[in-house]
Amino acid sequence: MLYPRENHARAIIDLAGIWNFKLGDDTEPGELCEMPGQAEPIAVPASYNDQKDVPEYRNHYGFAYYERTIRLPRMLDGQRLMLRMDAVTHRAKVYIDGKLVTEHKGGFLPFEVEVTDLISSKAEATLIIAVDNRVNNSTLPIGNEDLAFFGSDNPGVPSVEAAKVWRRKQNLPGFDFFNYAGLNRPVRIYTTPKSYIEDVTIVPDVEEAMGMVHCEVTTAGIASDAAVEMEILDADGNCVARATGAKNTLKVPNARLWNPYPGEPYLYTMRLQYGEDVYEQKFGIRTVKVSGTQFLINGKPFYFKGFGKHEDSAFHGRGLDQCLNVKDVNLIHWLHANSFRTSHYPYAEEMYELCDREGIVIIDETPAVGINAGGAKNPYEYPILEHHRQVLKDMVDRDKNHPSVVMWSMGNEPDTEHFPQEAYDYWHALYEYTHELDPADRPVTLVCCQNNYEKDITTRTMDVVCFNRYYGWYNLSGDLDAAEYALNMELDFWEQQNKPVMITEYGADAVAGIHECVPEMFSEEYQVEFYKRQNAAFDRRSFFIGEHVWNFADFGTIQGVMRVDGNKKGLFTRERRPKMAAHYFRQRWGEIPNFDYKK
Ligand code: BDP
Repeated sequence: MLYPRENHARAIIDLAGIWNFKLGDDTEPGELCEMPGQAEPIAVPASYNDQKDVPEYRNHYGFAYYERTIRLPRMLDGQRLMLRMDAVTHRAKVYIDGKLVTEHKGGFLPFEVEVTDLISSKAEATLIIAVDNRVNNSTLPIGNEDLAFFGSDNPGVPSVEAAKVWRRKQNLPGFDFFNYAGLNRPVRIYTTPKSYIEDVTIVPDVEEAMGMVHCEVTTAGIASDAAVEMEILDADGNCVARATGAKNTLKVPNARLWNPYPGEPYLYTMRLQYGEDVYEQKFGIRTVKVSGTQFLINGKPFYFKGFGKHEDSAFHGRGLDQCLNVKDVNLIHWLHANSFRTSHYPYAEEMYELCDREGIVIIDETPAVGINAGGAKNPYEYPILEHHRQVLKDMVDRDKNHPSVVMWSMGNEPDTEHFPQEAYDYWHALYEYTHELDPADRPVTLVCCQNNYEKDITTRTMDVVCFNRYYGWYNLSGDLDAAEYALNMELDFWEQQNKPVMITEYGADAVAGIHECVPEMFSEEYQVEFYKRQNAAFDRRSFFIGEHVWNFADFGTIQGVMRVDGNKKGLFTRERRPKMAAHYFRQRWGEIPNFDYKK
């Protein structure tokens, strides 16, 4: 799906601002809808949870209603009008003047609906978006349905069955990040001419010094004889290649490649014209390939230095915060990092554009987290496959043109140990599907859970072995000697698989300000020591192609005995103050080049 852009053929009306808001309950709104009672103000885009300090906002369960008036200028008459919602978490029902016009499941990818006939003839219309924040065994991410956490044999504590009646209804996330919900990303109306460019797919390749840019455009709307015109502009706006027709391979002599920073992340622009419509898509010329135990970008072995992140901040929750994104990108440069994973869901499109421009490499992940019941049951019996396929398709459709995206992660920490064959069947079908979906055929992976890696028959078959490990934290807690021993043993196992291997999570909680001479858990010194010991094991191994620490910054989670004011594994605090570990990695990564680190 194309990102909305304004130009002399297209306009955007951004519906950011203060909307009317009202919490509902778990009653499903029908074909008709009106605001359920006295509304309160709410900022859009942002999560609603932290905008008012009452438990009802923070811990809501079910629907919440957003409302505002849309006013359209007459100058847009004759245009096609699209209402686009970039992310409504987790499920949306959209009403115009009280009538249902579309619905959508999944909280991290965009959807849109044509509204030309619904609002263009009127001066104004009322938009209501009903947002459902419930997670369960059929959503991604997964929510726990059985209240198993709460049942017990203790007197006074209700059994699981009694708890179902007695406890208030609540979300029980099967994931370790706060279940922020609402209109988390922009809601916009954009226009196109009635015959319009629907999609563009750009697949770059390089032959000798020649950029070979395969470009395919789909058009739609009122039938037109107009031909698609393609032009590639360099960064100074000069046309370097042009072609006519909906599908072409354009040649760019002496192509300047997109390279991760501090290399040059050179961007070209594909300028498309179709009748009255115009669309411009930036892209980079670069190649990505797995070969033996190496991950090649532009033919050179790349070493991933970075982290898993979250979209998470005070007040905004998971809401798009452009200022924070710019700050984070600059902190990524400050650390001499070169990459991150969009743990555990696709991020806002604006972040990918920043990373294209700033030369930061992305592993793009779906919200498939929590497909794991710790062996208590077979999670592959959850009704999620169809939704998972849809999410993969929508993510690849949305992000396929970004040079920053170099690999797809189908999901995080599924059960691959207790139900090894079921896991293999489930993930392998998706692995093949993802390869089919991506016209550029990027590498595909899943991120493996801390488990018995000998029983897991899935991870070893991915294009890159990605694993999350917490030796010295969740197991072998506090014992860094034992942690190092276990990690080395495991790395010896992975070496036999003859694949590129990287760690996608490792880390220790550190509460900023806790210092100790003898490093113990939760101190900043322990976090540094933990990383130093484990990094030494990575440095010794040539098949090991990257280290992604957990996490870039501290982040909000559900409350519980494992969390003191959220997850504290960040290199930075939630306010982006560096811990000692940030300084340690800044030094380390400053000495590790992007390419040819492991000769
Ligand atoms: C991993 C999860 C991640 C958690 C992390 C932790 O992938 O989402 O936040 O553990 O516990 O298992 O810190």
